[in-house]
Amino acid sequence: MKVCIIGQGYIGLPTAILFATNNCEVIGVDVNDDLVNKLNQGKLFIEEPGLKEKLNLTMEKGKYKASIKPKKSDVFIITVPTPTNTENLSCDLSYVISACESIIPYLEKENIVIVESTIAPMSTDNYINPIFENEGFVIGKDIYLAHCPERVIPGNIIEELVNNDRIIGGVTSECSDKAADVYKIFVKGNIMKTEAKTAEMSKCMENTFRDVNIALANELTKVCSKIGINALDVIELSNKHPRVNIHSPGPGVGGHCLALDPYFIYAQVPEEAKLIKLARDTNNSMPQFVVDKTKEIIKNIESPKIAILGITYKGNTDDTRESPALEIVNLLKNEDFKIDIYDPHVENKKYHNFEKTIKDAAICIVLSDHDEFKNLDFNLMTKAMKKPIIFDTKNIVKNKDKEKIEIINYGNL
Ligand code: SAJ
Repeated sequence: MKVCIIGQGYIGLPTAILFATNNCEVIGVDVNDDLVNKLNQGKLFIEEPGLKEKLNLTMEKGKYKASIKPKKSDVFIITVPTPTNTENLSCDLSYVISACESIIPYLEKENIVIVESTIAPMSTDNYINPIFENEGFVIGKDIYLAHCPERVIPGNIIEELVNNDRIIGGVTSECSDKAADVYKIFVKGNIMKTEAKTAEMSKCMENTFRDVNIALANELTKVCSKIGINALDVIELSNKHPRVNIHSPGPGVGGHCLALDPYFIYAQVPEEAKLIKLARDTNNSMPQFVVDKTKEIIKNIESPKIAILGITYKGNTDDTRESPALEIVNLLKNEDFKIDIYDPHVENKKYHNFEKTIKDAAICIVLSDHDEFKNLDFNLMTKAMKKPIIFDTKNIVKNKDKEKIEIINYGNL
């Protein structure tokens, strides 16, 4: 089977590689020619376990090639970003639309077109379908169109692409059947067929569920901090109840999914989606909460330097998209604090010097849950810092040498 995947980012590239390792002939298309050149040299631009080895293997076998142009194929899969539309906070479909338009010259009867990008409910029916119908294609007869949202977590993409259950939202039932056959090539999880609009809403709702639950955990932290209760103990104890799963509080919610997708629902029905919006507002308020608490902690220290540990939105990845850590850095800078940043996972080498970052710092704020931060060198920190205080917003630092260093987290704020 020939597969053409438009968009070679976090989802498109691993998906392309999985089709290629399963004997498909794959073209990975991207508008960024620098990225295309690098991929064709076997170079990766994202940190993702197992991906590089698989890319190199498929290239050796001649099953994968990157290109700036699509090619005639049996299947076209669209995995381009859907940024937020600044006007109404819903999704900006312009990349999806231009990706659909870019494949039209290569489309032939019996081809299957699948949109994986996260899109607002009703986008397929209202915007994507007409692109092909206006070209004279009858959907479900000439070509088959489906929305099959990805559901994988960065850091474990390959494993989840293969093993997670998959929602297949066809425009017609024939479209669902055809798209399901495509995913059966490498998916070991269940393949669940439904309508396109149900698939769209399910995807948005999965991320909204998580966002709302994280907001509840963040609110609990604020409440407990105000009245002097250990929020982390409350969470641990409550979660022993068989039907309770309070999520983890943190410095805010980042990434390109949880922080954006809930707005795709809210934008359409603001009167009905009040809880969804409130959860977004609560999570958006966390960077300021971290800044306020930091100021309280260091209020008696003269001209304090602040060391930031981690700027990615997620541990053990290099992904800084919508990262609350970046907002915290900006808020602190706006208040004229001297800031130094350490993050061994991001590419920029200026963030790779731990000793320099903590030297003379009045506080280290842990903002990403990288493994490196689980066992920090307390001896070094005690010697190098002006005042050895760690503010651990991710509850990740192990408190073993507690007497040497003061560790503040969301339990003892
Ligand atoms: N976070 C918390 N507390 C928690 C869990 C997460 O504060 O208890 C924060 C994280 O620190 C991070 C943000 O939420 O800043 C989002 O991280 P995440 O690990 O929960 O999720 P994403 O955005 O990396 O990936 C999500 C996943 N969706 C769900 O778990 C429902 C993934 O399966 C989706 O494929 C992905 O969104 C997507 O592309 O939509």
